[in-house]
Amino acid sequence: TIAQAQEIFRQKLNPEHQKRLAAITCEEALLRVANAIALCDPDNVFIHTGSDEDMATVRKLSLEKGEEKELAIKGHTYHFDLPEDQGRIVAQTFYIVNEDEGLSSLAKKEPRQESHNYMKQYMRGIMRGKTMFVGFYIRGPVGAHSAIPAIEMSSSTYVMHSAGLLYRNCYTDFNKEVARRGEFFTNLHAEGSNRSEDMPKARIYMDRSWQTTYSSYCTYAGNTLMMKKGNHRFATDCALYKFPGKELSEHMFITGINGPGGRITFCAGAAPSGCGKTTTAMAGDRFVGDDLAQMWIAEDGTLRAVNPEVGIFGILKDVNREGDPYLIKCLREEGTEVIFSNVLIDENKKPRWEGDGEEIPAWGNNYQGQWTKDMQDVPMSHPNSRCTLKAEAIENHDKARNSDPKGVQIKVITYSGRDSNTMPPIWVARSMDAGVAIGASIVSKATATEMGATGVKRQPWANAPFVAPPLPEYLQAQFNFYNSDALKEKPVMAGLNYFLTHEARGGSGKGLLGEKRDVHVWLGWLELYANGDVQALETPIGMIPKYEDLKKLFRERIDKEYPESLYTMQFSLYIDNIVDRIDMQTEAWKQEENASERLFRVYAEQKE
Ligand code: SAT
Ligand code: MN
Repeated sequence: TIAQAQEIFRQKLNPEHQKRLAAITCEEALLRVANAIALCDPDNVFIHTGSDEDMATVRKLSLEKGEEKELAIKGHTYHFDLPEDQGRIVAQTFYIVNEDEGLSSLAKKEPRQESHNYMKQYMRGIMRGKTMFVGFYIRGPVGAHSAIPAIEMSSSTYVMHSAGLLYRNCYTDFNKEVARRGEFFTNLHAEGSNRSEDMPKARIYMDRSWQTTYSSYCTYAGNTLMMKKGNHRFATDCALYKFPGKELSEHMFITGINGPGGRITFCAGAAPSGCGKTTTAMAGDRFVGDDLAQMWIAEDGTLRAVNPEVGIFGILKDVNREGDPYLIKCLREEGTEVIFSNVLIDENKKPRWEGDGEEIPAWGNNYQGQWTKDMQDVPMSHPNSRCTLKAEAIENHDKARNSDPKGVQIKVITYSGRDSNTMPPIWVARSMDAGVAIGASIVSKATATEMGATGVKRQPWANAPFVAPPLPEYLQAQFNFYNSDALKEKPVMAGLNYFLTHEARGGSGKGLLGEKRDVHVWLGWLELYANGDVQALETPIGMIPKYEDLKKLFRERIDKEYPESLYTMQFSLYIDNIVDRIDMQTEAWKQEENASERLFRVYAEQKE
């Protein structure tokens, strides 16, 4: 009861923090905080107001506790996660389910009772001797149609510091925003009381009924800072069940592309983690977000989107001056607060990662201990090493638009994966159904963002790991959304592929066909196409760009020659590969119960 909750607060919070918590009037929120305190039994509770002072305190405590350490550049710190916690731990991430709950074939589940037993055994008293931090955030600008408030409770200062960089604080607006939206998400995280050998394995639970996540014995932000992907999973549920056909919660960047005459066209694009999403986002002229998009159909018939985040939890591998000029500036110069994780720290206290474009250091320390240059088979940093910083630090970030509750109008949707041999760099769907099919057909090589993942996997909409309902339901929701009569301005829907290789296309070079910065051209072309300024060639898989237009754009946008022979290699359609791919997708979707006939119709047409 609320009286019991108040008693718990009196015991655990000092008067100043009791006063802070008194500003929260939402009873349900107070009950959840009290429950978390009762379960974890921290010595103290720190109510985070989001003030600059609180932000600085958390950062300072993190350095004192040693969860983070200072680097040579002022404002830069680093953090190491445990070796087994360097990416999302899919094998130990469960939905807590009730008996009759239908779930995606990709989701792992555990019955409610078993999950509760685990929590009683391992999370009870897990914060003894520690402080629990409680922060109030919102996934989107305050007042935005799709913005959902959330509470993060954690004993980790690294996690709270990251939350402060990644999310909009909502302490002062929390009551109002919960009332507006009618719901909020809760996240409870405990990093464990020690890091000894016998420490239990990390566990991550999602309770859809209570929209609450629990994570323990881990710190990797994707596992713990559950507003990242845990809350994205809940947001996907909300979009599907509360606003069917009107909302989608996507694993997409949002970026604006300059067109002629001052025109700006916004694009949202999906890609599995580790496939160039952040690079593409920042290659736009007005970068809004790099990971997630809450989309809805507005009253005026436009497709709108907001970014639930205000920060970046970006992959460092291959980030260098060439491909990511804005990001590297923040990472190599003073002036931006950055947390580096799972990088190598060299003798000058400089963070280093694979593909940073600098000379390989002789030695350094990483999450596994000391590393030296002659350990040839061991990468110096983890392939999923990350940087956490505010998006506003990036030179082309459009802060005004990322703060606008009306969001931006999306005119272009892209889908991409890691496909070495089949699809061309860019192709546009001829219909909304074909666009949905592009999303449903993303494939990707496994990346380091998922612990233990290998091989080529299907990655529908790059969102399947975060979709709780059975995938056919999600597929249907996609068809409903894009075909909706309410959606008057239909977006251009396209596929993008940066990972074609010379080898697969009979080229004489090695590695990838094209360079990272070519993305400026693909985006530039989509901008023109979406506004009717260029025509395209019709093919069985959709529309592809004409050579002349690309040639011009290569010159204009990145000052590069674009030989016709390269165009031919990139855009020739390898029919056998495409037919194999269609067969593979058709087969895979047929395994799902109730998969939509609409999808099979698109595949059949293309195959014809
Ligand atoms: O590991 S997370 O999925 O949370 C981060 C990311 O890949 O976007
Ligand atoms: Mn992501």
